[in-house]
Amino acid sequence: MTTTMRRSMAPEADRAAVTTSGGQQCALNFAAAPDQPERLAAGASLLRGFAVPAVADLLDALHALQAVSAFRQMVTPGGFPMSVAVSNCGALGWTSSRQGYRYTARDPDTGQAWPPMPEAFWRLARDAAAHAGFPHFDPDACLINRYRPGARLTLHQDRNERDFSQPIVSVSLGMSATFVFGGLSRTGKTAKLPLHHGDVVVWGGPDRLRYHGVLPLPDLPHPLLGRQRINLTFRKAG
Ligand SMILES: O=C(O)CCC(=O)C(=O)O
Repeated sequence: MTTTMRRSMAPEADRAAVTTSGGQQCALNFAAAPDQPERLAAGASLLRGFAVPAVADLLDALHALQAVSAFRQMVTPGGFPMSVAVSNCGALGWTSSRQGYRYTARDPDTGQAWPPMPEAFWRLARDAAAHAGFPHFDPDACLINRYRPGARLTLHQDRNERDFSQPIVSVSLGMSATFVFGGLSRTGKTAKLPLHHGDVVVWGGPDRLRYHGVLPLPDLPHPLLGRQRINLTFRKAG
C-alpha cells in the first residue's frame, strides 16, 4: 500500500533554474505542484518534504539501530578518515577501508550482521521511488550518513552495486545542506540543490550513474536534530 504523504512547498529560494551536464536548463519546481516531483533530469527527481510525515518513525528506528551498529568514521582507500560518520542497515552495508569500497553482510566493527532495515525505512524508500517513477524498488542496503558542521562528501558515482537498473533514493533529515548533482563524467556541469529536512532525491535510469556530492555543511542547527544532518541512502546492492 502506498502511503499518502503531505508534502511541503519548496521555499522561494529553491525555485531556480539550474544547468546540468548536457547544458539543458532544469526547471526546479517552476511548474511542479506541491505534491509533484521536481524533475531534475529524465530519471531524477526531487521530492520536497516527502519524508516529513515519516520523521518520527524514522528517528525512533534510527535510535534503535544505533544501539546495534553505531556511527563511525571509516577510512578512505587513501588512508584518510571520512568527515562523514556512517552506519548501515539492511542485508548489505557499504564500507570503506584501505582495501577499497565494498558492500559487506557484516558490520566490520561488531562482526555481526548489519541490523535489518526497519519497515519505516523500507516503506519510505519504496514509496519515494514509486512517486518518482520507479515502481517496485526493493532496496537491500541503507547507508546512514551523519554530517556534523563542516563535513562534506566529494563528487562521486555510486557504482559498487550489482544492479544499476534500480534507482538510488536519498533522504535528508536535520540540518540543511547543498547537494551537488553532476553529470555522467566527473567534469560535467553541476547543479547545486539546497536540501532541507524531509526532502528526498531519487535518481535512476539514464541518470543512475550521475556524479553527486555534498558541500561542507554550514553550522545552522536544526530545531529537531540540532547540529547534525542525517542522510539515508537506499540502494539495491546485491
Ligand atoms: O548526503 C547526501 O545527501 C548524499 C549521500 C551520498 O551521496 C552517498 O551516500 O553516496
